[in-house]
Amino acid sequence: MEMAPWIRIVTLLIACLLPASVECLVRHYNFNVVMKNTTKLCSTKPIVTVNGKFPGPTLIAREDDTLLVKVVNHVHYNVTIHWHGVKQLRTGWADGPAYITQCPIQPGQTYVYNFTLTGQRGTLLYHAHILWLRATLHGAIVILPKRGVLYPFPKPHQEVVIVLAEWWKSDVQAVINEALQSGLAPNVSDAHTINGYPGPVSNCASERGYTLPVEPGKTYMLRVISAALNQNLFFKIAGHKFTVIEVDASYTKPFKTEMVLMAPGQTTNLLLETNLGTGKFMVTASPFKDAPVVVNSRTATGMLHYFGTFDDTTTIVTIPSAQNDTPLVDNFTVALRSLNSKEYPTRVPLKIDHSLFFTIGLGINPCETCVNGNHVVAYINNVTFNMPSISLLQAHFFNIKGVYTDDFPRNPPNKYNYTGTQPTNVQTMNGTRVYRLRYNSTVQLVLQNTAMLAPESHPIHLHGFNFFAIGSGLGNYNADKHPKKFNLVDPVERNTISVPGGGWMAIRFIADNPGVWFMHCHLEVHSTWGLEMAFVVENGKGPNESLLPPPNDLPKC
Ligand SMILES: *[C@@H]1O[C@H](CO)[C@@H](O)[C@H](O)[C@H]1NC(C)=O
Ligand SMILES: *[C@@H]1O[C@H](CO)[C@@H](O)[C@H](O)[C@H]1NC(C)=O
Ligand SMILES: *[C@@H]1O[C@H](CO)[C@@H](O)[C@H](O)[C@H]1NC(C)=O
Ligand SMILES: *[C@@H]1O[C@H](CO)[C@@H](O)[C@H](O)[C@H]1NC(C)=O
Ligand SMILES: *[C@@H]1O[C@H](CO)[C@@H](O)[C@H](O)[C@H]1NC(C)=O
Ligand SMILES: *[C@@H]1O[C@H](CO)[C@@H](O)[C@H](O)[C@H]1NC(C)=O
Ligand SMILES: *[C@@H]1O[C@H](CO)[C@@H](O)[C@H](O)[C@H]1NC(C)=O
Ligand SMILES: *[C@@H]1O[C@H](CO)[C@@H](O)[C@H](O)[C@H]1NC(C)=O
Ligand SMILES: *[C@@H]1O[C@H](CO)[C@@H](O)[C@H](O)[C@H]1NC(C)=O
Ligand SMILES: *[C@@H]1O[C@H](CO)[C@@H](O)[C@H](O)[C@H]1NC(C)=O
Ligand SMILES: [Cu+2]
Repeated sequence: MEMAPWIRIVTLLIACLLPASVECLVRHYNFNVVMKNTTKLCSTKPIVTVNGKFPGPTLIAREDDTLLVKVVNHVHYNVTIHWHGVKQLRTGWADGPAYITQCPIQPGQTYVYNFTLTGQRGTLLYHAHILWLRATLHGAIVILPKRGVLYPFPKPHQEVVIVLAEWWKSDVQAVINEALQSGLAPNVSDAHTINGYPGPVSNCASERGYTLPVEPGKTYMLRVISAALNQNLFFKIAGHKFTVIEVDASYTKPFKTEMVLMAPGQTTNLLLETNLGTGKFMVTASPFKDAPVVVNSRTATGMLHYFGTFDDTTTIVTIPSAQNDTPLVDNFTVALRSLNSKEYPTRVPLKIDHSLFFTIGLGINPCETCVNGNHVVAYINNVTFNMPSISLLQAHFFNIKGVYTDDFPRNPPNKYNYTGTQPTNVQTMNGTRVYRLRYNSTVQLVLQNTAMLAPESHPIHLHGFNFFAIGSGLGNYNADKHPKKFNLVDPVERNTISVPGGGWMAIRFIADNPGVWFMHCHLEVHSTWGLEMAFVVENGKGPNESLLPPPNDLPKC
């Protein structure tokens, strides 16, 4: 029997107050940022969390829904939250990076993030975008297809969110503050975690590992997220292969793999067939290290177990991929292609308005108070980013002078063999410089890794846009030779990509989102050291082509 219309409406209204409901156009969430002791970890130190949860609550919505997330800051730190990978069309005020698009939500203050999920479906994450708070303040964003639209792959039996992270025994702010004082690298983390659980850690009474109970003969969809701060992680399940179907909320051509590489800030959706029927299988998150830098070499372990499997079944153990297996990683990276179907076409810009070449790497600047009289810094085109004291977006919108200059260089100041012998002078300039783009202009950006200090890969994250990764290679980019091999047909579309250590990565995007958009290394330590810059995208002329005015409750500095 049909429901009476008023019952339907009342049901819908009630359902819309419940975050898990999937039938609402506007979804309200309350995020209380609170300190919380967690028993998952071997520590009694309280951590900064959303609603006392680690990882934080999962946001569930459909493509085209509007989210209203009321964030109340109950902790003694300044807080902001970034919706990583959400394009924020015209709503830069809701993007979240502190001093780029907003001033922080100060202790006791509230801010409502108001944004619409336009043209995206898949898995993303949210995380704090100030200090190092994102170590524990993060969670999943699940964007379901519009009502009535199917996945471009068979409907999975069940969907599971898996958040990988890094955990320090000490307070994370103490860790980075100590490093900023000394000028040296910060302590590496003490454990990796899978949905908050490290698995066994020596000298530590951690509760247990993460467990994933499964039925045999089904297809599960794993929404894997890396919320790690400073390390790339391999994700594996013993005895099982995955089919990759989506990265950074963009569908990919399906391909099978035994391991997935996750850089901080990346998301990967996988299909997992539970075709072994019985037993217990180890789930692991282990580090990938492509440079002679110190990493946390511990492996987080969890367990997949088939229903009805007895407790005494032997666990099939995963062999973690070798920490330095770069060829394996390259293989995985090369296999990633966008789906490029009729429903989801890949629209790579073919005509380029701005051709940019940015070198990225680490340097050393003098520092009188530091241990060695100097400190490690990082740069893009030899510019170390200086964080302003009011947000760039406010300065842009209200035309406040003296906050930034729009002269970010389109090329590095000096040409040399970037991946060969490094200059003896490894100092950098500094500034708050942005690169200005007309609305709807097209950009090709070649990111060239340098070998200065350490030829380490950098996961570069662009806010406000997805980009297409059209080519990459080892050594120096060659503007005559390499463009001939660009993939302009089905390059992977994403928001965070690793520029290979000692190599380069070419991306393209269309500047169709007015506002100020941060671009930075998603290794938090490199971002802290200044591997950051921003694009300013001007308003267009059309009615829907300008940045909206700021909301009334936008925090003040
Ligand atoms: C966390 O645990 C410690 C030690 O047991 C205790 O002193 C502290 O008050 C607790 N903090 C919170 C926020 O519960
Ligand atoms: C959210 O922003 C839209 C504009 O994008 C505005 O129309 C709406 O009133 C805002 N909602 C709230 C609750 O502020
Ligand atoms: C960093 O590691 C050193 C050496 O193990 C230790 O002495 C120091 O206390 C650590 N710092 C923090 C903030 O945990
Ligand atoms: C790379 O992939 C190819 C084809 O999928 C495979 O044959 C080869 O063994 C892989 N190499 C590594 C290092 O994993
Ligand atoms: C740059 O340096 C690398 C490593 O030393 C070397 O193999 C390469 O030939 C150099 N390239 C040029 C153009 O000199
Ligand atoms: C970077 O800038 C500093 C300061 O101006 C300069 O000394 C150094 O030579 C530059 N380095 C490169 C590689 O351009
Ligand atoms: C920026 O560079 C100038 C000139 O080298 C220097 O005096 C200043 O201390 C630097 N500022 C920061 C924040 O590093
Ligand atoms: C944006 O540019 C594309 C070409 O790159 C053009 O087809 C389209 O009409 C432009 N849109 C607007 C709103 O200017
Ligand atoms: C502007 O956006 C609104 C709401 O999305 C839409 O209804 C309208 O057609 C758009 N106008 C133009 C000119 O694109
Ligand atoms: C919080 O942010 C405000 C505004 O930028 C700033 O004045 C204040 O010093 C910050 N507080 C802390 C504890 O960092
Ligand atoms: Cu980096």
